Amino acid sequence: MEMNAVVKGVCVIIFFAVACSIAQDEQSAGDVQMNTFDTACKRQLNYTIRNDLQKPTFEYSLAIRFCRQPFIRIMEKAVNKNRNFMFSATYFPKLGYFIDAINGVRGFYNVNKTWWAFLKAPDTMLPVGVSSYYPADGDHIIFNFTQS
Ligand code: B12
Repeated sequence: MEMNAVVKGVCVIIFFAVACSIAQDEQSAGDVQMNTFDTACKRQLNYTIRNDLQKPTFEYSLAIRFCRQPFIRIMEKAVNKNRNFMFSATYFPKLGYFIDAINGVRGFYNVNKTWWAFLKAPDTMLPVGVSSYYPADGDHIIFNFTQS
């Protein structure tokens, strides 16, 4: 009888541990308000936006904590921390979001071949876009304003 109670207790603890871990992974980082799970997201990356191409040039970096989520969610978090990271994007079927502009600087590929390249530092072109790339702990991700 007593043993049954112990087993039940252990099951309840395991259930809550699993439920919390799922909730942590699925929470939206785009939420403006920090929630209680946010502090539990232990992974960290550095995110840099760089425009050496046209004036006013800039480079800003942020360290961001995150859970398992696509990079676009981390871009939303960055905007919540610092308005310089504001961006706009266009959604394409299957591919997800294409980043058109960051910090007010827009690519005009069809006019002058400028665009925002999505890189892993120092200069590796990522093979997918921001909706498909799930960053790893310790990543340094760069958006570099580029002219082809
Ligand atoms: C041309 C092209 C570009 C041009 C688009 C500019 C333009 N206005 O033409 C430029 C050089 C800017 C570009 C950039 C990128 N691209 Co690109 N691109 C292509 C390419 C060669 C042709 C697309 C096309 O013209 N299709 C024909 C038109 C009629 O259809 P469309 O739907 O209107 O095409 C549009 C979209 O494809 C969009 N687009 C282009 N690339 C990407 C990438 C993503 C993630 C999204 C959401 C949309 C998108 O721009 C096209 C023109 O408007 C394809 C490969 C292919 N053969 O499809 C790769 C391709 C779509 N690109 C790819 C990638 C990875 C990127 C980048 C993420 C690379 C990077 N690491 O920076 C960036 C996007 C970064 C960002 N700012 O979000 C991958 C996507 C893979 C995936 N499953 O996510 C592809 C499939 C190439 C590949 N096999 O690796 N790209």
